[in-house]
Amino acid sequence: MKSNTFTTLDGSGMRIAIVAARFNQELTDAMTTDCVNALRACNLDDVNIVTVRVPGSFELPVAAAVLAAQHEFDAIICLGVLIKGDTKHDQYIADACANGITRVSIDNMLPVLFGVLTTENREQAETRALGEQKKGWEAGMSAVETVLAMRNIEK
Ligand code: RBF
Repeated sequence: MKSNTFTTLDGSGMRIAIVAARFNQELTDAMTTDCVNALRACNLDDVNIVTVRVPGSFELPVAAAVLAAQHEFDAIICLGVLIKGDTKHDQYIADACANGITRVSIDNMLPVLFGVLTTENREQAETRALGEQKKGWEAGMSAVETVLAMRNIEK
């Protein structure tokens, strides 16, 4: 029986791009480092891990679209931290970001990971980016798992 549950995540030979927002940089830097380390733990070579920075989460989809158009990557990981403020800006950016990332992913039939935190406050963001949750690491692992799952369902 064909199964898509992997006991180990072997990303040998994969090439993966990370696009990370600079906004809330202390947190996105940590997520980027954790993400790179997760990919290394899955046997990716450093030469096959490409990191691109953009100003904020709103710019993640367009950067992912440009990278997808290069047809060089098995997956693209988008990382950002959106923290709620006094206005609705976070909702507009989060909606545009999630919809844009989904579009790039489906249009290119390529895993484009949503490693974007959308939190009520800085404390929640710190717990997820820096604390035990380590969402950057999780995004890296999820990227490799999704690439393997896609290969598994290909004819
Ligand atoms: N980008 C983020 O990644 N996280 C944020 O929390 C965030 N907050 C913003 C708040 C306001 C009021 C504005 C105008 C922008 C914010 N951005 C944030 C930046 C946004 O993603 C984008 O880089 C800029 O709007 C330029 O297109």
